[in-house]
Amino acid sequence: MTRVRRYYEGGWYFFTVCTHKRQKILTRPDVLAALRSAVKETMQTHPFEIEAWIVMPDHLHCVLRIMDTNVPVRWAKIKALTSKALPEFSSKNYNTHYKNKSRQKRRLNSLWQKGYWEHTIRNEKELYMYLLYCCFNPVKHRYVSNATEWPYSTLNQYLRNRRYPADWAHINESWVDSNLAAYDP
Ligand code: NI
Repeated sequence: MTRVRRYYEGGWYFFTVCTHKRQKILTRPDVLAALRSAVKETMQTHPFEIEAWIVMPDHLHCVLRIMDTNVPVRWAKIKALTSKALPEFSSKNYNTHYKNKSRQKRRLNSLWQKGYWEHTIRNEKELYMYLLYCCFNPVKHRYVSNATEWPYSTLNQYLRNRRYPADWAHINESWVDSNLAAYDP
């Protein structure tokens, strides 16, 4: 099988970020657009590389390469910018439009769950495993039977520009069973 071959230097992290109360809203077109621009804007001031990014309706998984220690500022910024761009989650909007005291009690909904789950990837094998975990996630959560059918994923784009091995085009349950077993000596 083809492996992800990359000189391993570190700086790789796996993240899971969830929506508040696991609302299934992340794949809504306006939320996706807000998230996309929040990521772009954050990358300009706090650079990182995206090795995998998969959006599920109520959470996202990604593998990022970050070359400094200020990891939390990235998520603080991505989350804040996404919320700010969406009127129903924007606190700025709340202050402007809800000055009346009784209406102030109607708290604005939060978009994101507080915090996030982070794992530091320690070697090339782990990098491979977590990339695969991300790409396979839509199948794991039973949204699709083959991972390439899920549109909110780096899988198809990175297959096209050969950042992922060509056989990842066939990621489904049986493929994962046989290939991960083969990868694990
Ligand atoms: Ni998941």
